[in-house]
Formats: sequence, C-alpha cells, structure tokens
Amino acid sequence: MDELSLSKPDVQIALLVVLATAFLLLILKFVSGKKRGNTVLLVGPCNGGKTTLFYCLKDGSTGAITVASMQENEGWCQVRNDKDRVVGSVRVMDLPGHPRLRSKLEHYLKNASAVVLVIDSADITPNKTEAAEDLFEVLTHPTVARRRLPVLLACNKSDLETQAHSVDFCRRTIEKQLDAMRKTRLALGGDAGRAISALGKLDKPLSLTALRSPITAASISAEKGDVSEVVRFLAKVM
Ligand SMILES: Nc1nc2c(ncn2[C@@H]2O[C@H](COP(=O)(O)OP(=O)(O)OP(=O)(O)O)[C@@H](O)[C@H]2O)c(=O)[nH]1
Ligand SMILES: [Mg+2]
Repeated sequence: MDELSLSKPDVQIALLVVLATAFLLLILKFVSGKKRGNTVLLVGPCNGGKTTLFYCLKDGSTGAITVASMQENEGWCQVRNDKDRVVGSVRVMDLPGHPRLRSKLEHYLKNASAVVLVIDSADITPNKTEAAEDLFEVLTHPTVARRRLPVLLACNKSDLETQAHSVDFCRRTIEKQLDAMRKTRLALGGDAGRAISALGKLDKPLSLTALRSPITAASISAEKGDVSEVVRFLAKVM
C-alpha cells in the first residue's frame, strides 16, 4: 500500500512529461509544416510576360519595354483590396524563363510563399512543354509539397483577343502535358528526392484542381494593366 502511494506521484509526473512532450512535438510539426517563405515567385517560359507583370505590380506601370531576362528582378509590391486601399506589401521575384537559367528556380522555391506561373495564352501550344516542366518543378519540390504553396496559373496576353486561348484551354493543355510528363519521368526513374505524390494518384488522370497545392487559373493582361486577379491572389497569400 505504502509502495503504491509513493510511486503514484512519480507516475503522474512521468505521464505529464510524456503528454507535454507529445503536445510540443505536435505544435512544432504544425508550425514547421505551415511555415512559408516570404517571396512570391513569377515563373514560366520565356516571353510569357513575367517581367512586364513584375513592373505592373511593382509600380503600376503598363507596357514596360522588356528584353529577355538574364537575371532575377526583385521588389516589393503593394497589395490593394477591392476598394483600392493598400492593405500591405509582398516581396515579388521575377525569374528568367531561359532554360539555362531555370536551375535557380530550385533554390528560390525554398523560400517561396506562393508561385505565379505566367504563360502566353496566345502561344501556349508551342510552350506547353516548358510550362508543364516549370509546374512539375514547382509542385514536386519537397518544400512546396510540404507547405502546400498556392499556385496561380496566370494566362497572360488576354488582350490579344482573337489569338489568346481561354483559361480553360490553357489549364487543360498544361494538365495533359503534366500528366504525360509524370508518367515519362516515373518510367525513367530519375526523380529521386522529388515529391511525385504531390501530383495525385497515378491510377487517375491528373487534375490541376484536385492537387495538394491549391491551383487557381486566371486571365490577365500585364501589358494593359489588367492584373486584378494577380493582386487578389497576392492579398490572399500575404
Ligand atoms: N500583347 C501583350 N503582350 C505582352 C503582355 N505582357 C507582355 N507582353 C510582351 O511579351 C514580350 C515578353 O514579355 P516579358 O515580360 O519580357 O516576358 P518574360 O516572361 O519576362 O520573358 P523572359 O525574361 O525571357 O523569361 C514583350 O514584348 C512584352 O511587351 C500582354 O499582356 N499582352
Ligand atoms: Mg523577363
């Protein structure tokens, strides 16, 4: 009886320690899983309009004269609400689309809070491979997959009315290409370290709207300053 009453507090303390440790571990897991970087990345194939969009977001300029980027542009963009009131600012980085400079994407994704994939909606068919490759790199990046970073597919150049494809067409084109790419990459087996499971179950056709990282698509015209969908996206991820 004596022995039992002596050991009771010890058991209680031990239980408390175990519970407190489990609780702390749970909190740590939650915090590290949700922790995001602080930069929104503009990525996508050459000529999609990333730099034009960057300057439009940064200083509201439209029709900026650009040349193919050889290095990143970085700046803070003010975010406005629907009533045009400034509600904060977001760090935005415009990455060059040139395939030789694309390796930098891997590095910047570690500190990204969200990604905007900018594509030329008038020229999506010849650029679908590059666009899908970029999306593959983004979505299967271990950090992106773990943090479930939001992605916006910005279908740019909507002002080219007769040539620009619809958002739905662009999304489906990239979806198909990404599906084919994941099969090929898996068959080749060269994707060690990539979170392929982030692209959904293999026995089902890939669907961009049903992935772990939420993907939205919008029609924009960076040249004409019609970028409200991007601003709305920035406000959400701020
Ligand atoms: N019609 C139209 N042209 C645009 C639009 N946005 C960009 N452009 C043009 O598309 C071309 C490429 O734009 P950039 O912003 O340099 O493209 P980028 O994605 O930064 O290209 P890289 O730096 O090579 O990766 C330029 O001639 C722009 O003027 C748009 O919304 N509408
Ligand atoms: Mg550029």
